[in-house]
Amino acid sequence: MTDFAKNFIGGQWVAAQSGATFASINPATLETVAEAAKSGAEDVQAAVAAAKAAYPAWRLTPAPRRGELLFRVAHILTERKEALSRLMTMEMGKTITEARGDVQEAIDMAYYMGGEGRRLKGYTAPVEMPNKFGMAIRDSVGVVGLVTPWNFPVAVPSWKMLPALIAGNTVVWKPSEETPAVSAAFVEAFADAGLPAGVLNLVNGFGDAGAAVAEHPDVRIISFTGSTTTGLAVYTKAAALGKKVTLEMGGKNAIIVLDDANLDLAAEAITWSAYGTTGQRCTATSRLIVEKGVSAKLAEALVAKAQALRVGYGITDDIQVGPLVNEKALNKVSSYIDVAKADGARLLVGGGRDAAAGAGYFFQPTLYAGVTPTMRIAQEEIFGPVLSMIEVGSMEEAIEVNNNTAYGLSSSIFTENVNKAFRAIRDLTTGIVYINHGTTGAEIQFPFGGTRGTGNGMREAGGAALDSFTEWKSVYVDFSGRLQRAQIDTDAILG
Ligand code: UN1
Repeated sequence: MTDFAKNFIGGQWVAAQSGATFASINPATLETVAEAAKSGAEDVQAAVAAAKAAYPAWRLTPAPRRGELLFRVAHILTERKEALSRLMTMEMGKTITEARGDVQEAIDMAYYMGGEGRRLKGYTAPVEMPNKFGMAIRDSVGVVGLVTPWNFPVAVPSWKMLPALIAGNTVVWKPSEETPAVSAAFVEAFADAGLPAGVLNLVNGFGDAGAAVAEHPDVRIISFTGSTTTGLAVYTKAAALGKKVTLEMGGKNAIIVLDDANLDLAAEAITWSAYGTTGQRCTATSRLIVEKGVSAKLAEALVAKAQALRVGYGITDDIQVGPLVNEKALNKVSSYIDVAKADGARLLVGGGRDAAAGAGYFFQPTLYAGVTPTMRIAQEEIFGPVLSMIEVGSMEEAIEVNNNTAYGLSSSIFTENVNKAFRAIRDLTTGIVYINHGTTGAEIQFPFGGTRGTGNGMREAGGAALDSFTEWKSVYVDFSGRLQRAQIDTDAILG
């Protein structure tokens, strides 16, 4: 599947109906990794029709059987982990170590959701009348549309398709145009596990194909991860059609370092959160909020660490930072260097393209000091290895600065003081909070998502994911043998 990343529709690998293709380019070497099907609305139409046709039988397949299929997917992904990881590094540039972590998240999620096949818990509660029983059960919804980004090309889709499938829905997936081959290889694992035809459909292509998924009347739920601009456009279109939407969008995550922190630990965590995956995680750290007493020492440690990072083509284990995903990303990140200069931030290290690392879209790990909370580099999502250091006078001020952005995904605080740690847990207004750990590394068994502009109040992963892909059905069973009129009787009692 790696030479020509086709679509997978109704259990068949097919080219786009128009015959159109596009190339997937390795951002480190600029070589072509694969050709891919460039789908149009007609391909989306076929995929939705296949998903709709497969839904009645999949919905009635007992959930424990659906779970067994997901366990098989987990086994196959485990066997193919290295091959998938290598393909991922080639297609979108993250290092091989990071790619292995990406695939592992999908394996973990497949086991977790496979287990849900024997849970999918609803609940019972007492009812108001005698000889009557009440329960709330989770119901599948139908065809689910997934639109996903390139930065976690296996993990993020797995957070969506695995809960959607275990709940009894069928799926149409439009991955990023940056990662068609690894997407096809991921879907192949489901096909080889024996998933019935039409239950999971892949449509490769660009934004127009994603929009066609979001706008299709037979797609009842849309789950989107990606940029804020695209996410809000999807939300608006889907809302007009009355669809349920889950959004995961931008982040402007901060690590707070207090005067009493373990600075070695903090410096290590900041380095990996800011520069790991070349800063291209929603959860990456792009703001460092530090108490004045330790800022100079911390900055010195960070500069040394940034300079020591090995930037290059991440297909070998020794490379620590890969390239940015494409030229557009390189241009965007580079443009913030001018913005920072104009705003008066002080460049401590990095600050430009890393030509020494190769011909690809490499960028130097970059650190700015003297940043104020309202500067553009402290407010806008750059999505690259650029970290801004903001000095503050107290923990309270640090928390205020943290909370004062358009986004609210992840935050972290380094302190050895347990009272301060718990106050921070209470007052940091992000969806994910870390104590003495960087802002990345969320585990799949807990809800993932953010407040404010990061999302729309929904969460992925953990048990919360099921809320996105099921609807509640409340069931009342009256075994009294007579017509009990609960509401009327209650009103009568209340007078
Ligand atoms: C993302 O960047 O969209 O917590 C997902 C983390 C990873 C997932 C990031 N487990 O950094």
